[in-house]
Amino acid sequence: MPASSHELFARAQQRMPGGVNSPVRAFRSVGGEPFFAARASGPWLWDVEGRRYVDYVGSWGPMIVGHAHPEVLRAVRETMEHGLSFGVPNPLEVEMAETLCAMVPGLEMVRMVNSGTEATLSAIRLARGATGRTRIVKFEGCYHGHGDSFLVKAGSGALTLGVPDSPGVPRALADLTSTLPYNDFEAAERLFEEAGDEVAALIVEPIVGNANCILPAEGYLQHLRTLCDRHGALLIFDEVMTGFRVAPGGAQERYGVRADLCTFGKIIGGGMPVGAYGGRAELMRQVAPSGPVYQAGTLSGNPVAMAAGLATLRLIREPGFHPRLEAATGRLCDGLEQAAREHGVTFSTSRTCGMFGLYFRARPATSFREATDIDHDAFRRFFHAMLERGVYLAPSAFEAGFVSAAHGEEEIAFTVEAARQAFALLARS
Ligand code: KE4
Repeated sequence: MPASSHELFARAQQRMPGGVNSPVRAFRSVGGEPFFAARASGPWLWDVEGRRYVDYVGSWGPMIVGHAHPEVLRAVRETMEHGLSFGVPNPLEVEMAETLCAMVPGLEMVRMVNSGTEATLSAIRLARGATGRTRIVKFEGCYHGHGDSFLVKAGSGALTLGVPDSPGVPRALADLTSTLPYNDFEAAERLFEEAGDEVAALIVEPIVGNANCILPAEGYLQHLRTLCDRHGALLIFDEVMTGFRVAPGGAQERYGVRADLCTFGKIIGGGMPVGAYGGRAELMRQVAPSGPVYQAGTLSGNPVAMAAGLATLRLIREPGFHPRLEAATGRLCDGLEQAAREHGVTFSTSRTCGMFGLYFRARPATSFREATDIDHDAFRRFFHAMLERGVYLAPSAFEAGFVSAAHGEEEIAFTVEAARQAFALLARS
């Protein structure tokens, strides 16, 4: 008899912190215990008990073409037959670098790494090395991986001096990170007036996907671009989540704003551990071994991971891929909002291409503060009611949801019907 999720979770908690290898998987935000995945295909995920779910987490973004896509699996199988890792350059790394630079506006050179975290911490090291400055500006609610300079919350003081957001982050380092409210034009203006000449880089999720899903206000990204230009700071778009999802060229293409550096992850690995950072050649040439800014990685550019990522990128470049994905995302969100209205539940959604946010408040959030101003209990009850009806949503009110090319009319209708029943439950209690 295979072990149940409950038995696996009990064993896991003996040997792994919280029983998981990444905190959000532990369901702490929604309560209960996580299920353990047995397999996945297309939009579907099965747990070890054999229950099937329509999956709107998609491994937190990588599975944009659906789970276990035959062309991705074939590319992995063919590549792994020739060896798993060489530690010397391989042709697929070159093809990946050329593909990323062909797809992303303004991307002239790129370095492969093994996670989004590696990409962002390397990008800010490069920004500090290239500018000779030390201050980093980030935004409340934006998550850029677990690098020390990012685990910082808004502190006191005019410079919004950072306060460590985790034990183990040295205060001296946190002090070098300023945290601003997202979508607040004046706050950014004030900080740059006071300390613009200290700022090495401003790093932002162009669409915030780590505090639910918050879209940039009209002109906001351009405003950040203007401030960085005025004060000689670098603009870093963290596109680990938005890259290749919200448009073939990511948010830079969608919003027509050029960043100096961009970070990527998730989709470019197709489910395998891959990250990347890149930008103008004159910046990237400062990275070792062509320049003095050091960064390295044993498995960077791993051929099997490159094969999975390249197969995924080939699929998303098929004509009409993103318009179809955006239309499906809109149909899902419209259906959920209609289901909530039928039962008088206060609910709204934010949506873009392939990404969405669910809000138990009258309107989607435009700021981190608004994203925290929700009916948390309603979200928790909705999450479990949907899970019981075979729909797996992100197990936190502070995460975005993801639609893949594999989510068709059947899966969206199934999801909306489950939501009708879940909203009816919420309305009765
Ligand atoms: P990783 O180190 O987890 O590959 O990437 C970090 C990262 C960087 N930048 C952005 C915009 C990100 O969304 C992420 C990681 N995203 C989370 C989901 N909110 C990953 C899920 C998890 O932490 O398990």
